[in-house]
Amino acid sequence: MTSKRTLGLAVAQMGPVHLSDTRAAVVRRLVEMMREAKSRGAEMVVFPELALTTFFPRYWMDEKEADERFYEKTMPNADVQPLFNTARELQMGFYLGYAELTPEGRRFNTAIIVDRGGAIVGKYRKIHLPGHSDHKPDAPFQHLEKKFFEVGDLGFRVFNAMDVRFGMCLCNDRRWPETYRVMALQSAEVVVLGYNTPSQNIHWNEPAHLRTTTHLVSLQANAYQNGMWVAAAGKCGSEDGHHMIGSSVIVAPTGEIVARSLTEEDEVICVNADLSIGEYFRQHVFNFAKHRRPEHYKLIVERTGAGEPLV
Ligand code: CDV
Repeated sequence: MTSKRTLGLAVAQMGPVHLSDTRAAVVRRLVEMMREAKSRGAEMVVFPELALTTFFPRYWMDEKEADERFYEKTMPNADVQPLFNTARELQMGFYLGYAELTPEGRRFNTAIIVDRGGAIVGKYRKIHLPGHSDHKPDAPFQHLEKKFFEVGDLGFRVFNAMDVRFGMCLCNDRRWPETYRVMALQSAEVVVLGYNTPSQNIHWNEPAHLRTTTHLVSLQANAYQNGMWVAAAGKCGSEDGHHMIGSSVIVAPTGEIVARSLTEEDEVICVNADLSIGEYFRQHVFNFAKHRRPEHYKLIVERTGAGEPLV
């Protein structure tokens, strides 16, 4: 018999952040959504990837200019302090994505988990960086994550906050099954993530609706296959004319979407997540200790790209 544990879990989707928007204005929006999430029973609220700025990897510029305009040199800092203060005041945890510039000058696409006391208890640096590092003048916009960020060096770790085991990742990571499985093997109960997904694919002609389908199917399949809750917060709508998908969701370990945003604006969705649902899957169909066969999965770590069939 599994005893019931619950978590008030909210996703705070963001509408666009334009180039002219200040950090202070963005943080005011986040604080307002944190208050709404709290009033609806949430204990943890998930904000998007690169939540404090526009999705700047779409613009060609040199790193020095990007450093000045878009990166956080410390966390917290004066601009985001109201968010940390509000978390403490409301006794509320949060996940936040931002561009990190380290004291050594390294750049990462980073996310943190902050607990209800306002302390940073977990940090993740994005591992699967999509896009390119060269200038593509013929493309409608750039996707320069490979120019502006290094591959994350912290791995996929799991953090305890509010007596819940949280895993985290960022945007493109959500499409890779390895992301979730590595965290599920550390008994993650909830994976939280933020994303910025342009509606238009600059590499091939992909109908816009498929951008949403592949987003949702990745979250739903991986929630089920790992017996975990997945909460995904998008930054969406048209940022200075560049449209990104919405459809922020909270997915149960059954693979079902239990809350989904309706708009492409700032919008809070919220559920009372029964964490014990995940345990049924982890004890039965996906009982890893009983049923996994890692001796037959060796290629997953031995090969990066696909090769010839094994002989
Ligand atoms: N920010 C992202 O990682 N975006 C990618 C886009 C480029 C496809 C994503 O996987 O949504």
